[in-house]
Amino acid sequence: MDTQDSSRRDFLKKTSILAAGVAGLSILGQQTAFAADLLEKSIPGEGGFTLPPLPYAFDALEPHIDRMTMEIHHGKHHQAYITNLNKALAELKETGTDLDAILKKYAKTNNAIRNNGGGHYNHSLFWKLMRPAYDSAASNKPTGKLGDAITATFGSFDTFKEKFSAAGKDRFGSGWVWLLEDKGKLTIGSSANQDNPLMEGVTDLKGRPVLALDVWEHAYYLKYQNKRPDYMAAWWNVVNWEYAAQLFDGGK
Ligand code: MN3
Repeated sequence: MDTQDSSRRDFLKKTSILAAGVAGLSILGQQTAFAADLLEKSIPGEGGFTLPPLPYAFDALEPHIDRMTMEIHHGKHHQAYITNLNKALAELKETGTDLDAILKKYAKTNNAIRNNGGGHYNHSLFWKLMRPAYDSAASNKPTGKLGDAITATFGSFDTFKEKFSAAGKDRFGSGWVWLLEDKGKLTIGSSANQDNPLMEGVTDLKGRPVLALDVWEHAYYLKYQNKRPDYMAAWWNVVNWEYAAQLFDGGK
């Protein structure tokens, strides 16, 4: 058995208890729906959209991403985007429940929805694109069709990581870094604030998200302070490539 198999088995063993009842843990192959359906579109309850639970414990990404950062990021920042999104939708008397459609319809003309709807969408995606690190960081890389596409596009996985990290380093101020798929073609891009590729006419990004990395200071400041590159380097350990592969496969 190779290293990857054995660390994957360890990972499954460690997380099997956690995973019970967690529908979003894609590594167990529970979800095969089209990519858009993998996001809460996003389970609006009585009072509007609600905070999706993290698909792992707050300390599950330690030591790469610390517990307190996760608690504040999920419980305070993400919740605030949802609260303010619901407020903006109520003011518009908008009762639609499809977040993709809401972003398409309002992002260009309504800043509250652009910022808070984007914040809700981006963070819902971000939580699922992470999971506890394997024992060996070296084994955490994409395989299958996504792995092949990354190698074909960027030359190697390491070159891809360098380019993705450079895009994060070059993003001035707050924003996100993206790996996007468009008709089988992969591109790296970044956006300011909570803008994302679903917002028509707002960014020049093209394609569907395969990876999303939050480079706002609130995502890393408690542990990494001003060292965004250190946070990005650590993030590769907790990327959920199985979920990224589902997002990549979703459009085929
Ligand atoms: Mn954030």
